[in-house]
Amino acid sequence: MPMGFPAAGFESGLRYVAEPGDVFVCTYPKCGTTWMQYIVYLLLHDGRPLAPGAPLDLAFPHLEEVGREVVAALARPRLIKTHLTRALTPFAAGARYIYVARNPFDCVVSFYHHTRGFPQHYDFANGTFADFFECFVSGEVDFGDYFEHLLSWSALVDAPNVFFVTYEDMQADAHAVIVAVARFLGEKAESAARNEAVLASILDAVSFKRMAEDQRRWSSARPKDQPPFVRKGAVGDWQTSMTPSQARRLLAAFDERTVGTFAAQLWPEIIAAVRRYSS
Ligand code: PPS
Repeated sequence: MPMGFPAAGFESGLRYVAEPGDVFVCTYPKCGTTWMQYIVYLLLHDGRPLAPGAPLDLAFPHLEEVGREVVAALARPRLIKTHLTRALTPFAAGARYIYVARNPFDCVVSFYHHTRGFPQHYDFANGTFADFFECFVSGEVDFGDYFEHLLSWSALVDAPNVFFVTYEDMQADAHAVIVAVARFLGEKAESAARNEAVLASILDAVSFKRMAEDQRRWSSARPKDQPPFVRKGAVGDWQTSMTPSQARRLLAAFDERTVGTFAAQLWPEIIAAVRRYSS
């Protein structure tokens, strides 16, 4: 857990009892959580944006940060963010779970910038990518091992109350993902997505450009010399930070950990590019 998160929030959050109607956005850190949260928020609020500067996490809190009392006090449907593995996440058949996966190569780069940029959570302001990479491959980062998390949720890809999508799918066709999420969320969201003007306004509000304009909605302040929270929003950024040897090691971990699972097939083009780069 990040240092700035109270242990009591974590302990209490684990004891939250999920209810029918709850909507969880479940991710490993830096995999598109905030982007998906805002899509869900807008679909369930007729596309009406948050007021400028109004923080998203009041309406859509992070379960293991704030604890169960804060979540239980939310208006229904409760909108809940979590970075917990499936085994730790409060689960109910009538609750909905949206899982966003991101390829580990871009995830580690994004996570590195995140970790440097929150001195209140990490003693890592001067850390190097090489240092962070070692922490990441050994699972010694917030919320533990990337692969354990991914595999815990990808095992549920066919569950009726789980919607599994990738950050890369969202980048490739945000429109299609928003419509599919609306279908998953049910009538209120579907009717918002059926209205062309509302759908267009949601697409605009969740574009990288718009979300980058209002950083305080998504995150506490970061030091001036660090990139903002909504940072680059790219697929393939890994090549700018990772040496061929690092890429080879993370690829070996990907191959070993995902073999024979649904997750092994998730990013064929990226995996092929990493193989070329690292060979
Ligand atoms: S956190 O801290 O775990 O909740 O972070 P999370 O929101 O999961 O991930 C942050 C990354 O998502 C990118 N992002 C976006 N990409 C494209 N479009 C939109 N609208 C968008 N909003 C956030 C954000 O820039 C982080 O990725 P990187 O690679 O660092 O840019």
